[in-house]
Amino acid sequence: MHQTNHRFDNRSDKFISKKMSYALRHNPGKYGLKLDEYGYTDLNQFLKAMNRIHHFQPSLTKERIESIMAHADKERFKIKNGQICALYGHSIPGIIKHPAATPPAVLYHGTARRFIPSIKKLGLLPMQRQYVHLSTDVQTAKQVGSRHDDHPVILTIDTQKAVIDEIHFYFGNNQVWLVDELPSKYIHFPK
Ligand code: HQG
Repeated sequence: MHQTNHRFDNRSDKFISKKMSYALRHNPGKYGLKLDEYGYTDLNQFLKAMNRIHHFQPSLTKERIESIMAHADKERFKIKNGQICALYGHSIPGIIKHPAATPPAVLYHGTARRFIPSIKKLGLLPMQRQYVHLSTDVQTAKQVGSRHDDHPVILTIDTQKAVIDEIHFYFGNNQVWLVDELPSKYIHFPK
């Protein structure tokens, strides 16, 4: 129980970040944590639970998390008033609220070629997560899509038209916007 798992380095930023995402997006119960309606949980309890489950050496601290956040490729977490949350990506049952806001006129979604027929038919659906995730720029969308396909397809979203039709968008971070789902009439498919 007290031995570190040597198959991977549990001190690496990436390892710690993945465990943070798992706890704050997908399975807070495993860590004995509860998220409030906005996805926040007490930072000290979070640190204790993370150290109890993963035996980080040296112990995970607020300073280490701040350093991981400062050096990360994406803004995934937020610390505020002694609490921490994941800014997007949740899959837990109770829906996490995000601030509703006016999105940029155009957003992008990078996806796999094999998903296109289904997206044409059903629109963008949140699948395993609580929301559909959209990107503010093509570069970010490419990166998101390349997790699913070597040659991702970049969809262009007419958010202005969707907003007129009273579809609500939610702010995740400066690169990520969220929406409950998006019918295909708001989506431009390339070619
Ligand atoms: C697809 C990462 C078939 C959708 C990223 C996507 C992001 C459909 C996949 C964040 C569909 C779900 C989220 C339909 C949607 N039929 N497929 N009707 N509707 N899909 O991973 O957007 O690094 O849950 O196109 O950067 O790829 O973890 O969503 O391909 O910001 O911080 O179903 O996660 O951030 O895949 O990624 P995902 P996503 P982190």
